[in-house]
Amino acid sequence: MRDKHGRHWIVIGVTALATLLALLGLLTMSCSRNMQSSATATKQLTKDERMAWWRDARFGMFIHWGLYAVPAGTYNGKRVDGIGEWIMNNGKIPVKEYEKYAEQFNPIGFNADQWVHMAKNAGMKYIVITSKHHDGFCLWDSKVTNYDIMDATPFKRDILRELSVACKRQGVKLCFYHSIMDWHHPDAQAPFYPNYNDTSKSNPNFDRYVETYLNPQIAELLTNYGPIGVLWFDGEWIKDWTEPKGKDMYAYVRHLQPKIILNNRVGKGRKGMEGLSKSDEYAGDFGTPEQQIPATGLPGVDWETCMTINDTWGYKEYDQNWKSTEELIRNLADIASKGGNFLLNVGPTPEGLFPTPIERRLEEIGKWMAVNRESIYGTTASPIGRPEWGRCTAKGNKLYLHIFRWPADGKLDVPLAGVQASKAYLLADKKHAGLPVSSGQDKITISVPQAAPDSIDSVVVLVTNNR
Ligand code: H79
Repeated sequence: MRDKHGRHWIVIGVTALATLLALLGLLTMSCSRNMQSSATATKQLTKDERMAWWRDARFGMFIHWGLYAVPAGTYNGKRVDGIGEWIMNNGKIPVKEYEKYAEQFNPIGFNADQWVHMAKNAGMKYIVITSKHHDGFCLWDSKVTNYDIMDATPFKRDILRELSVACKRQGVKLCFYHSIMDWHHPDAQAPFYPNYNDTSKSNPNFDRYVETYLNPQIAELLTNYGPIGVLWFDGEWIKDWTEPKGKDMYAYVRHLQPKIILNNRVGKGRKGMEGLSKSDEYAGDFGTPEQQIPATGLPGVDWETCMTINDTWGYKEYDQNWKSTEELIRNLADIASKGGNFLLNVGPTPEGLFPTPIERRLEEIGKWMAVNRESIYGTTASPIGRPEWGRCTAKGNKLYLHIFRWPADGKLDVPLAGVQASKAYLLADKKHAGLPVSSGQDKITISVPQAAPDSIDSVVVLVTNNR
């Protein structure tokens, strides 16, 4: 009996020990799995990882839309000089008067899917829309104000929500432009009337505006609309905004969405309209040249040129000074050849439509991109500067020669020394039939057909062996 009992206890003991060990094993495994997954979740992305999609994209759509689309450049029967979205300041419109435009803002033609489709079809990979411009009106349902699309207009549809759904569906990155300046808010620049943009003035309550209004709005924008690609600040030149405030904002935004990208207007580092940052000491991930393209690329510097398609950002019904499709496509190639991004602006009408000249240009750019997108996406700056016939972009062992002026004698000289060409072909040629190539001392000469495949920008791909 004792023997029997003894064995019995031994069996129970061994079984219990085995079970305990197995349980311990399971526990350790699941613990380490948990640790791994939480480590992945909290792993900080490097700047290169965070910037990767943006550097690859090269082309985005800027959308300026708000109450200023209603007056569309005219106040009290008089045309107001300057950019359309500045009409409240330039026309010296009092806050209470300007607010009335909200009652007329009813863009029943707005269709988020159509807007996103037009951007995508033009080859644009991201959309940056004005959540709030300097005038203070908000395009989403903000909880800290009634001065927004839901509470102040007859439209009562959250424009940012509809765009976020359409962007997700169509694989376009949604980004927000947000003005730090606010001409409507009593704790910001509203009391500066009649010159809301007076940079010598300060509002003693500005910190209250930041804490109870600006910051909570940023939290709404970065919590309720899914992942946001870029937060594009503006209006940072006001006296009350400081670099420490910019650094705090940068940290706050990255805390809310660790993968997000911010422009250099979050702080005080921007050099005027030229837009690049004064130094790395300032907050922000990329420089913002406005209405201009830097003369040359800048190694290791991320930048994005934003530009209007006519002479205004916000809709002005009489501004018909449209840039040609030729200028727009060549700007895109020029910017890519210097390692930058192109953020091309559209100003929709108060009905929610893109003016027809914009639609036409976007379609034409889209046709060019359908053939030539490989020469834009994921490319880096030209290794041969600005050749006299056009521009050059690079990717791996390929050079994309953007030919604006097609050679009359059929000989395209590429200023490349010590590089062996393995092949050259027209990007528009689906068969990639080789073009004759000869190597000289300090150049490669490609024989091209008589006629240019594209009168605006024909791309020849030069594949090299040793680049
Ligand atoms: O949203 C569009 C314009 O409404 C906005 N930026 C684009 C993207 C814009 N705001 N102001 N301006 C354009 C022009 C203002 C320039 C100035 Fe200044 C502000 C001149 C002096 C203060 C910026 C800061 C340039 C120099 C210092």
